[in-house]
Amino acid sequence: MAGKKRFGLRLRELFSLGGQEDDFYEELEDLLIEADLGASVTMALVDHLRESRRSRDREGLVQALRELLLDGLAPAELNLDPQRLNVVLFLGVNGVGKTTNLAKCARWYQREWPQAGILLAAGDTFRAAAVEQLSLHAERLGVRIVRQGTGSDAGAVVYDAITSAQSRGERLVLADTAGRMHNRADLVRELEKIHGIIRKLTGSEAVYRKILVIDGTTGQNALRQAELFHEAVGVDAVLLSKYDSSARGGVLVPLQRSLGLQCGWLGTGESYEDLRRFSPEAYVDDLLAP
Ligand SMILES: Nc1nc2c(ncn2[C@@H]2O[C@H](COP(=O)(O)OP(=O)(O)O)[C@@H](O)[C@H]2O)c(=O)[nH]1
Ligand SMILES: [Mg+2]
Repeated sequence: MAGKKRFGLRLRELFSLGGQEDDFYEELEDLLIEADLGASVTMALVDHLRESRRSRDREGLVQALRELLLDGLAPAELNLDPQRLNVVLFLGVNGVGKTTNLAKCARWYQREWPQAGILLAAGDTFRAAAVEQLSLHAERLGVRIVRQGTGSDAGAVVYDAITSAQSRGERLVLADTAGRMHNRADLVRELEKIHGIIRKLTGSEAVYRKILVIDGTTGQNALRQAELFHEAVGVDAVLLSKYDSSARGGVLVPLQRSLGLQCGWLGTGESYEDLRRFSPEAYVDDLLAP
């Protein structure tokens, strides 16, 4: 959506126009939908603003919208425990940035937990070169990786990784997955299988979390993706990738309102340092900025 006028600017233009009330709310609805806020969130926001508009000026309306958008947003917490084994599974459709951001998380925890022992599990066995891509990250980062060849059983890779980390006393397993299978049913079946293996192996001894990676440039389709993964295995936190190249969409708002999913991090580039903790205030301010 590059080249398009920013949402915040169009919003202020709309707020400063005179015109008919009904036209105003219709255009506001269009604007909110285009900003990926989703139909139900848009309706709720417009209803709220409709009730409160009379007494407000332009910046007052932006401020009211800011408060409405912020309502309920909070940074996701994984509550990992450095005293125990933690298994973090990365989910998301093909190309969203799972592998890249998994590697950034490995770097993050190398710094946070220097003594932990971090292990990568090459659970994307579907796509050719996916194992190689993760192996390259492991080498660069200086962390261990458990891998098998393309086409092997992803569940077996994850099984090996967890049992290996348990026997070595490593505290963090970051497991990659394939975002694409021959069809949707295959993908869900594979994820359920991996999920079952992890649950069986970790029990109450370990912390098990699932991060859904959403591509910031995706727009409305992100909600459907999140529904798929959340229904299949449950999602604990969202990582919004490619925030650096996105049109600053509002997709995190419907993810929270409709599915109860909170974002924990923003991916802001392709290098290891390009991972930021999610701040609702900064995110909403950025969305509304003129
Ligand atoms: N600009 C930008 N590119 C990213 C980001 N995260 C991932 N990418 C790129 O997106 C592409 C797909 O990433 P990859 O991790 O292979 O996706 P996967 O298929 O989900 O594992 C690669 O070219 C990455 O470098 C990000 O936060 N910002
Ligand atoms: Mg990948």
